[in-house]
Amino acid sequence: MALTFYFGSGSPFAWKVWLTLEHKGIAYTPKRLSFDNDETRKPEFLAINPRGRVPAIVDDGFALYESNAICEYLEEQYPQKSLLPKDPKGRALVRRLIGECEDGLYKPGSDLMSKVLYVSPAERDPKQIDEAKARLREELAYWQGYLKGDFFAGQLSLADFSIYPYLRMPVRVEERAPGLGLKREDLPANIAAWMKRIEALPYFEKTIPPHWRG
Ligand SMILES: N[C@@H](CCC(=O)N[C@@H](CS)C(=O)NCC(=O)O)C(=O)O
Repeated sequence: MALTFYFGSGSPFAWKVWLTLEHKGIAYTPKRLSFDNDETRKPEFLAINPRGRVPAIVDDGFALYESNAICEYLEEQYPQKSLLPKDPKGRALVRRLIGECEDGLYKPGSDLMSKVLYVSPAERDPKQIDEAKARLREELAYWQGYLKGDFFAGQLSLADFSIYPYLRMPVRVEERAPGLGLKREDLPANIAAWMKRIEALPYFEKTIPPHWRG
């Protein structure tokens, strides 16, 4: 296979690339790098991404990292089953949503994850956890308003694949530490229905972070 996909299990950045690869039916070889074993710091991977972060791809000898650049590259190089609208305004909307979710959604979601799941129960600080949840709820009010139809930009797009992993993080926290994350039933109804729509995509299951499978 010509394309190699380097990912870390649970990385939201890698998840959006994975969904994009699957949606487009691109042939790829997945290579999971272990964060615990510092596999992202090994010389052979640093030769692909000197920052030592996943995701990264090597497509026919072309190495690329940064998830949004990868998704845009895949869209252009493999135009089948397009994930960008045809018109400039639609494309601008997708790119705006991607930028916005990285600024607004990612930070409180990853804060919540690190304050709940990456510390021992005794080290959890309820105030910090509540703050992260409050920031997420403020964010959700925007996203609830943005979602007018089935998908964020009128059609399934790179925006949906970017937003989904960030929203899934606080739900994952709730699954692992009940009461400390966000319950699906507490999400705005249109967002919860949209999450289910993404999860119903025929290739979705394949992209679930492997370590979540137990
Ligand atoms: N802006 C980058 C962020 C990538 C990133 O932060 N990846 C994390 C995993 S979620 C990583 O590889 N961390 C390993 C490390 O920093 O050592 C992107 O969009 O690809």
